[in-house]
Amino acid sequence: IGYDVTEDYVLLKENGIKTENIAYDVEVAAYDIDAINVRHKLEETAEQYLKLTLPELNEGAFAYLIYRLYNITKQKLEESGTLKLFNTIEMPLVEVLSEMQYNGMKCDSEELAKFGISLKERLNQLTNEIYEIAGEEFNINSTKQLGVILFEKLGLKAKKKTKSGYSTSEEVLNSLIDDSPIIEKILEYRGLMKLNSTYVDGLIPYINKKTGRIHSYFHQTITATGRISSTNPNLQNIPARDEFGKNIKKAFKPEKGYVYIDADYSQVELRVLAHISGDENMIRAFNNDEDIHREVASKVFDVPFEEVTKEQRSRAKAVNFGIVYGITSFGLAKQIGASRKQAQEYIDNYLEKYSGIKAFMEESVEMAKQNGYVETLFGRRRNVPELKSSNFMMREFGKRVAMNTPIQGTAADIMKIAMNNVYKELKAKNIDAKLILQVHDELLIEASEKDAEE
Ligand code: DCP
Ligand code: MN
Ligand code: MG
Repeated sequence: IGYDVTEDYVLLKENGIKTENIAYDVEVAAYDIDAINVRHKLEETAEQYLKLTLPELNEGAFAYLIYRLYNITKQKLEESGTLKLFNTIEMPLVEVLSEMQYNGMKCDSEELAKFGISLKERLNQLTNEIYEIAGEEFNINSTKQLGVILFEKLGLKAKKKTKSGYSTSEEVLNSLIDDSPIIEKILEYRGLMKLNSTYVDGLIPYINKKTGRIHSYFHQTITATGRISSTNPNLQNIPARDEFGKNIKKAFKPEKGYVYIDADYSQVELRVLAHISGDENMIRAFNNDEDIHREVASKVFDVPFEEVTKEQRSRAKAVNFGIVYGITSFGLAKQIGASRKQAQEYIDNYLEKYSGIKAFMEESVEMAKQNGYVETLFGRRRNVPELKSSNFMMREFGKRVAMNTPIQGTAADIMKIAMNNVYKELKAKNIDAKLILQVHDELLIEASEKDAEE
């Protein structure tokens, strides 16, 4: 029984000690009781549940607090009906996530550095081109100086002026894109700067000197929906699709003699939604092996079904999930670059075609108002106090939470079950392969070539 057992697990394993029989993690219990009020520190959790404040803690006191917290949180898990979720899904996952952190992901710093050099070359080139159009040298990273160049010297139309100067936000720049060739270059410049700071300069320090791998943290107690999150660094949002993203992914490669095996659930949240809502059309679509993302892409971007590109299909996801989770016509129009009227038509047609979904969403909000919480298929709960707020925006947020969490949270539960099972099976069959990354509905395994097939 512990608090944030993963920390101990990894530390012990680094010292050659394998932790067995992990029975109870108080921090995880607190998360399952109330995901939005987790304190993440033993002392603070003690204050929260035991109303105890201890001025100075020695190790004996830690053990005492953990034991008392174990008793009280267990009772609360029982009361909230989440003990089963905790015991069957969350607790087995503690070891899986600990192992993932311990395993890490191999990352080639030279490959990253090489990519950094090519980024810097392109940045230099852009800098010169920007100076040339501006007619002078200035600090492109200073929004103040950039504002003066764009809106005073080049005479572009300023949209917003704040206390600190002109706004040069991405939105403003995008709206000026046809007015001067400098805008496109500035946008590219900014994008590359960000890429460099996040994924080149940002990743290299995380590569462990001893292992040559990045040992990112996989947190089990952070998100409000039940999803896992990764930090230091976040390996769950490495851009995948564009050219630069591909370059970054090249730096991640398996150990010699090993290969990556990647599995990603197909249309996962839509399938969950079809099941939970019982919408007949959507269930039929899945029974017929249809690809709803592709169908929507074909409609929205007006291309034949067979000719939908990867990029279009990926953009259509935002449409699908946007609509089912309550996007406005305004928001959708912006996403897909259509008129508001057209966007409203898409939404109406969609919700008419899958009419069970709209009913389910309304019901979900109603239940949340009555109970004060929403639930996943596996009994994970999320309180939605926002629905009682006096603030309109907060209430609208609460509605979206009530629509989204049962679906996204159920998908998260399913993935956690899958991770536990994969972990168990790899061990039981003594397969030379390790789980190393989870990206919400995607699992990455590093497997020896000889065992890859199995
Ligand atoms: N997701 C989302 N909005 C997006 C993309 C994804 O809400 N723009 C959520 C819902 C997805 C889940 O993340 O179900 C997993 O993302 P994927 O990219 O794997 O999307 P799908 O599983 O739906 O589709 P695919 O069949 O391409 O895997
Ligand atoms: Mn998927
Ligand atoms: Mg995915």
